[in-house]
Parts: sequence; C-alpha cells; structure tokens
Amino acid sequence: VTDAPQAPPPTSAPSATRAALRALTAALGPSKVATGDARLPWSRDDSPYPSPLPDAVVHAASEDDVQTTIRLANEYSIPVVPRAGGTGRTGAALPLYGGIILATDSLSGIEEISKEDLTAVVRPGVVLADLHAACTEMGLFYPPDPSSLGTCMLGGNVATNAGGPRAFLYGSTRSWLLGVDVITGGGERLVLGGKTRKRSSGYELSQLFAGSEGTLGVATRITLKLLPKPPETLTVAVWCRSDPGAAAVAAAILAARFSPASLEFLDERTVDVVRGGLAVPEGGRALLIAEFDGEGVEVIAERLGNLLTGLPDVCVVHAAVDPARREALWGVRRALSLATRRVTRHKISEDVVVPRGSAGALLDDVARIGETHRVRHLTYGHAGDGNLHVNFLWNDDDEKPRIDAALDALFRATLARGGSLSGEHGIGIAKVPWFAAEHSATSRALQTAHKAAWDPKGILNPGKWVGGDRNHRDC
Ligand code: LAC
Ligand code: ZN
Repeated sequence: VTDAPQAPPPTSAPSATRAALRALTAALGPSKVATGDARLPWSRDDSPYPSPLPDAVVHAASEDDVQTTIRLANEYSIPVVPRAGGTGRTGAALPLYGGIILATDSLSGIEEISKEDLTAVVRPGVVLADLHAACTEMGLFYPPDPSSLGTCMLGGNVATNAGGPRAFLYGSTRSWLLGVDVITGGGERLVLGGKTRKRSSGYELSQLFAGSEGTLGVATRITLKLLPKPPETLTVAVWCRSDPGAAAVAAAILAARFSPASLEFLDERTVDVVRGGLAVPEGGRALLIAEFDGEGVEVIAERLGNLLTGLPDVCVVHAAVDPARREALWGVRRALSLATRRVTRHKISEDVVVPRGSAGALLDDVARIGETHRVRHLTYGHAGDGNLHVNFLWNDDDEKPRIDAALDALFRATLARGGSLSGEHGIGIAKVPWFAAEHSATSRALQTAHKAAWDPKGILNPGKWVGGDRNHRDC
C-alpha cells in the first residue's frame, strides 16, 4: 500500500461560500439555513477546543435535506461538518475550516421498535435517554450508556462509537449497530446492513462507518440491536481503603467469577473532589461501582457480600436494586465531569484504554507522570475495560507547557502498554498529533484511501485525523 492521494481541504473562499449559501437557502428554504449570530453556539461542543465559527448551520429535517446539502457542498467545494447532539469530548464536530455545520438534531424520531426482531430503527437526532425509555417501556434493552445520555444523540453515538459503563459486558455502540443509511461525502445514498442480527456477507461497511467521526458520510437512519430487558439489576458501591486496594477488590470480583455489566472506579483524588456531594464513610478513600443484570440478583448480592466481607481492602458496601436508589449510586459517577470542572479553571479529560489487566500499571504511570511534570491529576472511569478518564487540572496559563508534556507522556505510556488513544470519545481534534504514534503508515494510508472513496473531494470534516495532511496546529 502506498499513500493514497489526498484531496486538499476544500478552500471556502468567501465568494464560493456566499454562492453556496445562496444555493442552499434556495434549495432548502431560509428557515433551515442559519447564519449571523445564530451560528454562535456551533463553534463549541463539550470539548475545551477553540474553533472558528461555521459560515452557516443547516438544520436538516430529512434525508433529502442532507443529500442536497452535501451535493451543493461538493459543487461549491466547501466543508461540511456533521453534528448531532454536540456532546462530543474531542472536538470532532467542530468546523475547523468554517463551512457548513450539518445539524441532524431535528432529523429525529424513533421509527420503530420491534419486539419480534429485537431491533430499533431511529433517526440520528434521537436522544439516547429517549431510546432507553422507549425500550424499557416495551421490556427491551439498549445497553450503551455514555454519561451524556440525557443529551447525546444516536447519530453522534455511532459517529464516535460511544461507550459508557455497560460497555464492560455489552460492548460499545458499534456492537449494537446492525445497519445504517448514509449519505456519503460524495452525495450518494448508501443503505448498509439491516435488521438481521448476523451478517457474513462482504465487507461490513456499517462497522467501518461506526467511529468514523463524520469523515465518511452522514447517518440518516440507524438500525440497532436490542435485548430483552434484564428482569433485575443490582448496583453495588464498594468503598475501598486505597487505590491499589480498589484494584485488588476489582480483581477479586472477577476472579470469583462474577460477571458485572459495569465495573467503574473513582480514585482517591476524584473522591476528594466530589466529597462534598457524597456521604464518604470513615476510611473510604476510593470507590468501585459494579452493576449486575439478570435473574435472582439477590443470589449475586449474597455471594458478593460473602466475598467482600472477607477482603481487607473493603471499607463499606452499599447495594441497591430499587431503580431510584440505584440511580442515586450512579448520580455521583455521572456528574463527575461537571464536578471536576468546578474545582479548576482548566482541565483536560482523556479516555485512554489499555488491556484491562494493565489498568493498575497505567495508574502507576499516571502517578509518575503527575510527579515528573508537577501536574494535578485525578482518574476515574471504566476500570473493568482498562478505559480510564485521566484528568489533568490547572489554573494558570503558565502551567500549560507542563500539562502538554504530561499529556504526551500519558499517550506514550498508554501505547507502550499496548493501549489506544481513545476507548470511547474518539480522536476528534484532541488526539490528531498522536494518531501516527498508534497507527502505522500502512494503516493510515488505507484509512485515507477509504476516506477518498467515500468523500472524493474531501469536503467532510476536514482537518481531522484522516484525509488531509493538515491538522489543528496549522489553523
Ligand atoms: C464518562 C464520560 C466522560 O465516563 O465518558 O463519564
Ligand atoms: Zn467514559
């Protein structure tokens, strides 16, 4: 494989942009094309990265609107950045070269939930919590549960291959994606996969599309696999005496052949940050949250109780089956991102992942990196998966070079342990500079060739990790 030819990022010359916006407004109607101050919220997402404003925001209400927008963008050579809920953590939906934000939040609605097929067909603008609620009402279950579930949308979940605590047992969004209708970067309509639970028929392009972060096409309809809702769920919060103690308890739970759906961890530094909003028991310094799905969870509770009682690292255990009490145990965990924002002026929250047996070693790496670079840090996340949210916190701008050095050391330590830059948030803008450290030249050339096949003029989401030799450092 040689490096595939790369289209340069489209130039959005002011005259081309003005002509494109006129054509878009004529084709879609003025109510769907926002310009002026209405663009202001669209240069931010849930990441800390700066971005220019888009030239316009197209609010697509149908597949035709998406196709029309992409075709016109090709004609006038202007960038298009697809965006659903805007809750991304890595800046993947930011318009680095201006152009059009193609917003699919109004392309909404659950089209069908089938008990017989155990499938859901949704539009990209459906909020994840609304899908969860609709499934629950029918006795069904869609497992992926990123913390932003109250506002994130399925289009973005597919685009980033979003995870969440339940990924430990059930896998991330990609594992639940059966099919997707796409308008490609070239403006073609592409129907991938469908409602069968298995498929072994040629390249599974829907799986390639998952995690493609708006660089290949725009999803207009998404088909997801469901399960029957587990009859009961048990949530257990285990207060441990130290970080290594929590790691030992997590290992003991798995060694005793429990199979939790989630196995979450808050390190001592994180507990210190949320202490105000938590009843922290005497001696409790790090927290594990484990959740178990199934029938007869009281048997699990009893067996787990016996195990935990005998472990010296365990301080106090709270267990809940009742949904409201379970949600209370999860509340603190889901609010962590906001809680940490309150204790610092700036933070970077990463989502590195290592083989799960190396999570403890990565925590040691983080402690060493924090010390070497004199950087405040805390870590929480999906310990069961080896997917840790390592946060670096700082207040003064002159600390930033040390933060950058710590970040670089974190990514290199992760890769040295056979890990990946991202377990669930994606590459976005955040990790472009390290992409080549994880992916070989051959792999990058193949990814670029895919991108060129789906998006020949390179109009989709330029400046990200594929399809152009420029990145945000050039902006
Ligand atoms: C979480 C998000 C940040 O796990 O991934 O809270
Ligand atoms: Zn997470």
